[in-house]
Amino acid sequence: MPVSASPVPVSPLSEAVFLSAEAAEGVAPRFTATVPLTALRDDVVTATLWATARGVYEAEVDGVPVTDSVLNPGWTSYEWRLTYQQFDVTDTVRGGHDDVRLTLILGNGWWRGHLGFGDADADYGDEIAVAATLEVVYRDGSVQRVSTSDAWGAAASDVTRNSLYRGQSVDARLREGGAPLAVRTSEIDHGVLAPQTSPPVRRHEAVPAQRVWRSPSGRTLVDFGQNLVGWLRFTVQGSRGDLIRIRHAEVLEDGELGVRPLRSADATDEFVLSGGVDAFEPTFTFHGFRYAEVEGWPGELRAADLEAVVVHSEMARTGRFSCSDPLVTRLVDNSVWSQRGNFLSVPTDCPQRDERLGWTGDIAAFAASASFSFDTADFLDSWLQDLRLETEHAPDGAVPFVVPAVLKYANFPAGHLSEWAGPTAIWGDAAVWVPQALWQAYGDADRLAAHYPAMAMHLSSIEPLISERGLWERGNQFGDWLDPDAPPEDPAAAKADAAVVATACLYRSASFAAEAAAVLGNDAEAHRWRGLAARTRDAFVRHYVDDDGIVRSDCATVYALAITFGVLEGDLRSRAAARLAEIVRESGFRVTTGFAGTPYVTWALSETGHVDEAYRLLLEKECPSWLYPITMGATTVWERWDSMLPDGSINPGEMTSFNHYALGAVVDWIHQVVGGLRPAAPGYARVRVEPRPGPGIEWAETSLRTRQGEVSVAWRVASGELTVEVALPDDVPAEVVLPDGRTVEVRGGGHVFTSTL
Ligand code: RAM
Repeated sequence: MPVSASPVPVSPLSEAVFLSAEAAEGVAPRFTATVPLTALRDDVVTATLWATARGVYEAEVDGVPVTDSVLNPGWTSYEWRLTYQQFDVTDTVRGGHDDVRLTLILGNGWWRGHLGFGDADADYGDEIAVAATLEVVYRDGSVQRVSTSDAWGAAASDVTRNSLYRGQSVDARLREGGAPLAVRTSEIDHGVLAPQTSPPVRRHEAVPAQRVWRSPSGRTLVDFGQNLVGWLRFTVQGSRGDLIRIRHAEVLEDGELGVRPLRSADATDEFVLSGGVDAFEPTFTFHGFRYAEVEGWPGELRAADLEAVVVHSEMARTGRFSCSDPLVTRLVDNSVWSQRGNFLSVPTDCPQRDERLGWTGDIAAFAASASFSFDTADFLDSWLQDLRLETEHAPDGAVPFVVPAVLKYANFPAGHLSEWAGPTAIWGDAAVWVPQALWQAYGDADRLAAHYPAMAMHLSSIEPLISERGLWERGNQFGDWLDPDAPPEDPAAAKADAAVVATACLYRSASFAAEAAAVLGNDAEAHRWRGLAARTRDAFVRHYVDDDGIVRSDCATVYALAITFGVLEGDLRSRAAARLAEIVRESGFRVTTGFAGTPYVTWALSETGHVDEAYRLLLEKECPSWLYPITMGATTVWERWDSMLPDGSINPGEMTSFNHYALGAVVDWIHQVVGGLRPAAPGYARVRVEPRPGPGIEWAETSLRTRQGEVSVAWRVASGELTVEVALPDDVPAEVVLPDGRTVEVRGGGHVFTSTL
């Protein structure tokens, strides 16, 4: 057992080795060591445990968990950045025994266990491992360090099967002692170790079961009333060896669990009873579910027997919104739930099927919305560190479709996504748009500087693809993904011309990169990107816009992007806006946009004098629309406009999630335009209050805990007059823009305004 008293080493884990066990893939090994303290417990000043894993681990000192965080070390781009955690265990060591007992339990996590979709089996490796160091500092200044080594023992824990997608099996009989396992050690690559900067993944509230009943086929079903991400927790007593099996699903179909959308993710947990009172909580997996099917429960299952534990990365809730239309309020709440479920270590597309990957395009669309509802600064910064690392190491120099880029290990059949490569609009633009959202929300110039290199890499990777005409019309594009008019089996078959979408996105990204370079004092780069932006805009206008202002492919998405990103100006902009408003009216206010256009279509309308159309689009309830899912009982944002069809059946497309935040990106517009609370300078150092009332909403209340303090805006329309109440932190300036044409400058405190409409 290496016990040293040398000065604090450079890496807190430099004396540790990785421990692995010879065990079947599903078994979670438990590693233990018992070490005598070198001085009296009463003399312990501090005791700290550092740990990391290739996999996920749980650590205990004297049988006490060292943390209430779960799924450590989380998911990062492990090849270049494996994070370690630090836990203060002073109280446990002081209050424990003269011999300290260290325990590490190791699960597969994101390292091993068939990540990716289909039969991808995108594993980082076939061996999982864990490492830790306990450091005890005594009153006399001496330091004792205990690290993982070949002196540690291992045995099977009570976890007999564990997979993020497929679920977990726990055999409580093994709590009496599992079979011993042979231990292997290996060196840690200290070059990739880094302290964790993403907030820890934690258990949040417990949601009680609302209803237990029998399905038409006689199965026992439970409804938690909310589509959420986490797992079930319960205590039970039954006959030794009896098995309880729990399956999870987001929706019901024909009165039974609708598991088809989960594809190969079984999301099935199993619990074998010891005969005594057993507490169960499967913490080496997670599920996206509202419903559970319980088989083998001893006796009659009652709602009070089970609770659902909500699990996600820790983030402070900063933004709130409510308004007179309860469906719109619910839409915003649904986006909050989808963010919670999909901000679990990395920002994912969905939390339930065999995917759960850091799809770049999804967060490119949703980052601004997310950074209002919650403080996402550390969470998204950590992910952007990985985006930069992955891009630096990508063979084609392009931002990968998913970060961490685990699909590079996938065994896809020929013709699949694997043959796709190269820079992609929206998805690759995450390198620019996510930092842009963070800059607007938090105004952190150091972070902007850290994110700048990936912006430059993204743009540099596109440059060779720009055609002689100055357009981004070469390479692969997802385009306006999930256009509601695309057939279920072909989500890329959009109305919007993919090159028009890509060229507009290039303009936006080059423009923001220029702004970022200027903020960072890099004039040469600012000049370079400004030039690229200007050339791109000229080419767009010349080749894609005709004399009547009609943009090629003439659908809502191309107008939304060209207007919101600032590609069109003056007369062309007004003509494009009039055409967009016409398309929106002609579509009967149903949504006609996919991933690309949806976040911007209401912006493009409201910023060009078409507020009424924007409101009608927002408030439409027929499918496809934002409110249609809510009329169908949705409690999270759906992947497809019609993930559930009006007859209650599940969309036949093989990609049908009920918890996908991307199409919820309209909430950024709801906060800023309906709510009227916008940043006038990065980080809300200056606030713009500009509520834009429209037909169908009589009042709205919006608040945001900014870096400067709490800002709130409440407005109400009565008798043709608007009343706006504004509250600002001390000394924070705001410009209040009223419908009667006045702009009033205020600073700090509470203010009330009335205006004609
Ligand atoms: C799907 C994902 C994601 C999207 C990609 C292109 O598999 O769920 O939402 O970004 O495809």
